[in-house]
Amino acid sequence: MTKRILQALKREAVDRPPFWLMRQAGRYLPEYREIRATAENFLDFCYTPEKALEVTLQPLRRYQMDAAILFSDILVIPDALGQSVAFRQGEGPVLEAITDDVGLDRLSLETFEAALEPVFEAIRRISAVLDDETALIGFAGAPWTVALYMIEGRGGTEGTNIRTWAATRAESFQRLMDILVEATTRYLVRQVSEGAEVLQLFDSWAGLLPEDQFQRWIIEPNRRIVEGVKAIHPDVPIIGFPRNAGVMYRAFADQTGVDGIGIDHTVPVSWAAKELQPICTVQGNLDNHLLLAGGEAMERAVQNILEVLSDGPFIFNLGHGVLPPTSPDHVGRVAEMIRNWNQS
Ligand code: 1CP
Repeated sequence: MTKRILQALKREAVDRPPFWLMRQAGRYLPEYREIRATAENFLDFCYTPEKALEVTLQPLRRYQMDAAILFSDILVIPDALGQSVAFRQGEGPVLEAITDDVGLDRLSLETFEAALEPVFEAIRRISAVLDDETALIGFAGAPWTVALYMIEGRGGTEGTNIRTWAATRAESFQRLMDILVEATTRYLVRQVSEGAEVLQLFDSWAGLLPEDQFQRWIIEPNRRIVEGVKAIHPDVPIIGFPRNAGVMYRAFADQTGVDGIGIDHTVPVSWAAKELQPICTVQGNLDNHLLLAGGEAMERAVQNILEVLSDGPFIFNLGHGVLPPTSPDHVGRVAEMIRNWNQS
């Protein structure tokens, strides 16, 4: 049996659409909350290979997704570059914000890969236990999105500081993007060497930018990373996720060299079928709030996505991550609908 996700990313026919869910491991699962309580610091948790292995496998035991996603976080990159990163209970990430070139001077690529060894060990362990139908997805944040946390110091903002810096001191901001392109490329190359079979680049804050800046700070860095990773691992499929990119999804799919494109729930599936599927495998896009709501509204939405997108190259997913208060039963119902999907 070959792996459906790999088939879909090669645009080959599949017996049913493959699926996995962003944030499929996490707080909505009681077994996650239990093991999460054994570590105080979230990054320590990510850097403990046996715990990362266990939480990576938890959703697969319940729902048999077609892929496991490495349990880690996009903020391991600033941490490995030497920026201070902490996760406070119920508050999300808190970083010591970078405000100028002096802050950039402190970032170091020298010990970067050594700091990430525990992640590579987790990949080896996950890869060793997955069955021959389940693919392992590695990932990283794309430069703009990681830079947002590095400059704002936390989530839940409108990105005022990063947008001002990028617009008014573009040369200095380009330095940060160059560091992140280099770090992310090396990190993803190593993930594949250790056993990741698919990569996803999360550009969760791509939707903040106007067209010319979208070209420079979203398309161009994603394109350089895809090129750099494929120079070493030409066959590894890469999924881009420029969340909330609107009509710019089309330019992203055309110009970055990605094999797959993750779409958020605001993208009409008929538009994605017409504009994106001819170029790229489309991944998405159930509204995570409909997954939270459950019931008929959720089922109608799942049905519609399957009807419109499963004629072309397609991977079922959400438009953004599973929300912590989601009932595990709703996820079970979606998994069942996809597994029983049959167009005849
Ligand atoms: O308290 C906890 O238990 C931690 C919650 C948590 C989890 C489960 C965080 C903190 N990160 C993660 C895991 C995670 N993060 C995964 C792993 C596996 C999976 O998908 O099952 C992945 C792929 C991420 C990626 C990630 N982290 C993104 C990109 C995707 C997205 O959601 O847009 C982003 C933006 C982050 C930053 C981050 N890490 C954690 C939180 C709460 C946040 C968001 C902060 C914010 O902007 O509010």
